Amino acid sequence: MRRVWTGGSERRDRTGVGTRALFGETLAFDLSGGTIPLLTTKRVYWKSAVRELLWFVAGETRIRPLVAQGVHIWTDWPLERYNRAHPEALLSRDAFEARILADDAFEAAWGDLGPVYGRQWRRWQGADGREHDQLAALVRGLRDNPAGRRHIFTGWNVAELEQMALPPCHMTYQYFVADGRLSGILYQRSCDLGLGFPFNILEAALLLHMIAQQVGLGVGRLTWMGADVHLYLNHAHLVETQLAREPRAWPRLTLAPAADLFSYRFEDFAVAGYEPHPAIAAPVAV
Ligand code: DHF
Ligand code: TMP
Repeated sequence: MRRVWTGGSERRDRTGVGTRALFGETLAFDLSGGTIPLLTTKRVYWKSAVRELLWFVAGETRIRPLVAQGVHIWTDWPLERYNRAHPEALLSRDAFEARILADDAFEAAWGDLGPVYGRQWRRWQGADGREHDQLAALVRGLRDNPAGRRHIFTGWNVAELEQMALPPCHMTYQYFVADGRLSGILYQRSCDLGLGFPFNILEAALLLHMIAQQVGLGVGRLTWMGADVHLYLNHAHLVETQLAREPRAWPRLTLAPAADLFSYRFEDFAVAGYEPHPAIAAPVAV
């Protein structure tokens, strides 16, 4: 954050808010022993991150199941679409979420983000109409051929980008087996360091722990590669507060075993030793 804030190039971005950005940054974490990169310089709602990750893994793209669990992080994009179509009857976020939960026809019309992460991870549609379950194939591949160099899944389905509420940000994941441990790389094309990143890095780590458990391996390193890594100009308070705080020890994850990658439940994730500095509210650029 300090490097981006002090050395980033100032650029006008799609949202109109403006950012400071660096291009091509890497972070690496040793996750052996259950460590997870859950930021301590502000409280991160890790329970929402677990719920978002399970929602991806379930192949979901509708916001209703998130909203029903009190997770609001995806509401702003369909809300923006609705309000642009209905300038005569603008809805607040609360009113929009209430209708998504209560009104099936409304939910069907406005509650889907399009073929985003969950759809591509679990049901990527090929040219012949056949659906590809990238996560199931990944687990099979890691079991059958650990030395493979093709342990990849990606959300970047070029043919469907235009139907997505947002093209995938955390877009490509790759895995590597050595010395009884599973390591992973996440390639993130666009990264909001203030809001999205704490969720993205945590979820990549949780997923690595889940996959390792499924294929009977320990967990090794998680490498994060960010392309356009930015801080929004209206996040000055968040940045300066986090930079002034002393980071604390990483917390640890205990993950209860599940029958397969698709059977994990929220209750299977336990986080110990998380003693963060207080949360910092910041506006999200839509
Ligand atoms: N757009 C932008 N501009 N930045 C993002 O990080 C982003 N992330 C998306 C969709 N579009 C985005 C999906 N993920 C928040 C966190 C992750 C997320 C979207 C939003 C967020 O607002 N976090 C707040 C509130 C958390 C909560 O309500 O539980 C935070 O303080 O972490
Ligand atoms: P873009 O599509 O113009 O790059 O805008 C997407 C914005 O959302 C950008 O600020 C990156 C941010 N983002 C994340 O950092 N992580 C995420 O998981 C998502 C969905 C978005």
